[in-house]
Amino acid sequence: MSEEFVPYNHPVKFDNDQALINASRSLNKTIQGRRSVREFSDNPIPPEVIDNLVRIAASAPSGAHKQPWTFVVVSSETYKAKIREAAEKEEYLNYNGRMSDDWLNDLRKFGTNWEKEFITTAPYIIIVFKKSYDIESNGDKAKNYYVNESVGIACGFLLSAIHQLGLVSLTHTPSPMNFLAELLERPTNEKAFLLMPVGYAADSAVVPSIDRKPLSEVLLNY
Ligand code: IYR
Repeated sequence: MSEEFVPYNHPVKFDNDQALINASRSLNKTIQGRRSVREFSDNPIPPEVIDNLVRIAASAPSGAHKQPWTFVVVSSETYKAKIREAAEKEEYLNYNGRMSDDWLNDLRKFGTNWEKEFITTAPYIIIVFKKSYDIESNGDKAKNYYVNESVGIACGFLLSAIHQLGLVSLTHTPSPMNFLAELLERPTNEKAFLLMPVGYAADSAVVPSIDRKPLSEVLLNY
């Protein structure tokens, strides 16, 4: 074998099934508490926390380990204001003609509208870019694989980590999203995938009263 392999030691954490069951129950309880939050406090978060969150997201598996992502962390008030203005411009058009009546109806229970205050209130926004291909140092294009799957998984890691730290986020997809690459002057191989504000929930934050599908609807045992 020409490539190098190293031993992988992932220590067994629980020495009996009951301990494993208990830990899985407890983790499920923690994760079930995650909600998409649209009302943020402007309380600051230490920058190292955001660095560590991005480290966690960027540890996700990816097609051929190409790691086809860039995480742009925005804390500058100027950039946040520009991004909010551009996002609201697109969302205004979405909510006033571009989204179908069915779509608007489906969104009614979430109380969303074109206004995106969280973009300027949250201390940080992370804009996740996907790299459809890489540009090598000599300018050549190099292929990436399963880019949407890879970047989606990285965003899942990020959401889960944010929640486990007692912080909140929201998967915002202002559409079309190309204004983000333009505003942030990203190279042509990067396309915005998701915009995630990160911060503490506002004391007054509310979330819609919705249920998750029961296991019987989402799990099939063969
Ligand atoms: N992008 C819009 C609309 C929107 C779409 C879906 I699907 C949602 O789950 C929530 C909102 C917005 O961010 O308001």
